[in-house]
Amino acid sequence: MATSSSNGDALPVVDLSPFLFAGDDDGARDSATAAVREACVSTGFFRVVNHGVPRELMARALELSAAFFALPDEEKAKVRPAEGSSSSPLPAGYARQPAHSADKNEYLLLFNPKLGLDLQYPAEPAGFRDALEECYANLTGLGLLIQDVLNECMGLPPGFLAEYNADRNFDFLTPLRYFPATSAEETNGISAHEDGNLITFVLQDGVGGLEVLGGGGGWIPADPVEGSIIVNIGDVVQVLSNNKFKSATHRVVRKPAAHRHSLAFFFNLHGDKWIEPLPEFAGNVGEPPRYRGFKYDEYLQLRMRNKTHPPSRPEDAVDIAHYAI
Ligand SMILES: O=C(O)CCC(=O)C(=O)O
Repeated sequence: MATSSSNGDALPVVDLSPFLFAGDDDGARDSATAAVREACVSTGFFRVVNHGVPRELMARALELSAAFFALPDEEKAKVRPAEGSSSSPLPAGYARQPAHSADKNEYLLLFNPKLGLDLQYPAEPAGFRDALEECYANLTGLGLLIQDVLNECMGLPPGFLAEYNADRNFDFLTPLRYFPATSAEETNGISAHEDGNLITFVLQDGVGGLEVLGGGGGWIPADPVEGSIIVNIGDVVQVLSNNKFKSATHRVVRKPAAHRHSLAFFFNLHGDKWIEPLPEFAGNVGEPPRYRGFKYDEYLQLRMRNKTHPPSRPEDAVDIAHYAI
């Protein structure tokens, strides 16, 4: 059955099996779609189960990612982004947040190896690149599925989002490692933010610390539940829907005595796309547009600068309010 339920879980849980397995009835699909809609208009955050991504792959990718981050710094530095021009849309490779950043993590930013960009992939640990390629294939499939569900939730003509966002060259994957908290006050792993893209998937180890801002202003934990995937809606959907669907505000709080590992997949829009509120959510329904139009790559580059040149005060980071009317 497709349901949204609490199950003792603070996040809505959406069972995707009716979309993936033949023989399920339309009612189950409709209730899963309604659950996604409800999550998108309230927090922009939910958990999916029976999503088709093999558990074994999720566990293997996280383990290999942990093995990569445990390598000596000079090994990790071999895959720092190349200086100067590159064929990749963003500086791809290994990075560690500078000491003055409020965020305390290190990460890899990786584009699909199948794109043939001149990017370096970690040579170690053995099997890491294969696991990442498999994650790419599986999470792209999941992105296409959730995009179709969103299309339905937004009441758009069938296939509208699939056509608008048909190019997969800007999707990226980031394995992350958060350092253990150093004191009860020093716990920020990644500051409260929204993602710039359409849909993000997060796979995480058992440490915990990811939280989403609830409607009432409190932080809701997105605790690790084995085999599940966290989904959050990003700014592109918020702009297209003229604020009807929420780009999820989330953060990571570091735990003492343990590194946390996660893997975030950013299902993204091509940088050449123009983005503005759709008429279905603005002119056609007599609502003023809440954003001016912009070319997506401009926003992507501003967001990347938040990471490469982080402001000391997290509130100074550029976000979608930059385009708000
Ligand atoms: O590590 C996580 O759980 C979330 C990562 C995240 O929010 C991000 O990379 O934007």
